Amino acid sequence: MQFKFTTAGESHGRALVAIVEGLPAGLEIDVEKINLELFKRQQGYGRGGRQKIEKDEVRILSGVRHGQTLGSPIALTIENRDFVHWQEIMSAERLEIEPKNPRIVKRPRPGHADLAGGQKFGARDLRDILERASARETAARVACGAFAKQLLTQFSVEIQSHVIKLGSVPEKCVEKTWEEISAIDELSPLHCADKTVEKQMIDLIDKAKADGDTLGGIFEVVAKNPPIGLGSHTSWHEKLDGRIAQAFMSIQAVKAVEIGNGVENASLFGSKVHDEITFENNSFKRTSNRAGGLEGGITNGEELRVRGYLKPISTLKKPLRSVDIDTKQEDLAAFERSDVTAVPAAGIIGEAMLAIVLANSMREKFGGDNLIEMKTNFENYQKSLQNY
Ligand code: EPS
Repeated sequence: MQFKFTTAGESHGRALVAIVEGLPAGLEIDVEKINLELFKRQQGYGRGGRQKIEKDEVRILSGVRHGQTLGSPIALTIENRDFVHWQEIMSAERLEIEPKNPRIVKRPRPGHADLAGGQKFGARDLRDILERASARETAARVACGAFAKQLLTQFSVEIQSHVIKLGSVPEKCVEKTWEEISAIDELSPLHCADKTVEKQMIDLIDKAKADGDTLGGIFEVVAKNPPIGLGSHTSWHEKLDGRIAQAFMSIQAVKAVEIGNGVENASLFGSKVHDEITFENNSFKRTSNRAGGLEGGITNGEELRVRGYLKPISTLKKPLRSVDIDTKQEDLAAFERSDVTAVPAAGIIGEAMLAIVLANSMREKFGGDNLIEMKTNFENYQKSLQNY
């Protein structure tokens, strides 16, 4: 059994839609919790005007009855409120009369999918590419991830994220415990656990905004209490770190992924890196967690820690040089209303993607058509671990 999802929808189209498959029957679904995740994804200092228009809310169309999953595919939608301003431009029907302002895009933005996508799909209006490349799509992913999170909660696995670097601030990433991350206020501007650093990050965002520029950064996602033994060393495609990396790299603007202290570890001696093993109270323990909870592509029971590195957003108010795809004349890249940075939002998306990867591994390992069956399989496995 696999946990799978597909999304569809353009940024300024009518709605985002998604289909989620592979949840067991009998799982309680709290719609408010899904909407809370959607709300969190819309927060963060440095977001643009679009988030004042949208108020993301999920509508479940199938697969859930009287608050419980049926085991059948779950279809969901999230409305794009901005669509009312784009009805003609994004119309699915052929237009008889050209809109007054068709907002055709001819000058690709360096760093965006515009040019490579236009060349690949033969698009003469780069809007055909950017509408789907837009990170608006991640609202649908976060809704799917919220279903995955509700499954994981049944097995005491919880996930949260925080911003550990924004642009060049601070020089060395913020490092915080699970409890410190939990203490961050939901409405804090950047979801950074260090308030002094957060203030410096805000100043940097203000500077970038004033300069018509953008910023990237690093977020960290932490999963508490993952069961031992998700993923496998036996084949490349079974390795959980590989799956997590793929899931994170698929998030718009993520250009690198780090598990645990992977980057720093590469420049240290082995004796300073590997987490030593002890045995206390009838269970194996680690003296540290530099591996970020994964060894051999298998969860070892420690907290999973995954970092996503975001490049700066590629829509610049003060645009970079580009070329008009029709005239082939050099010109400045197109500018569309955009965000200055979206690192806190990316953290929430990272949580969703990690939840999806873990939910999938849990479904593979523990199977079951309904939640009770899945829990029984899980508990039997826990007993076998105690006897190891
Ligand atoms: C995006 C550009 C902006 C962002 C958008 C992603 O949208 P707009 O062009 O409508 O101002 O706000 O993100 C979202 C709409 C969202 O909900 O995250 C882009 O080009 O990727």
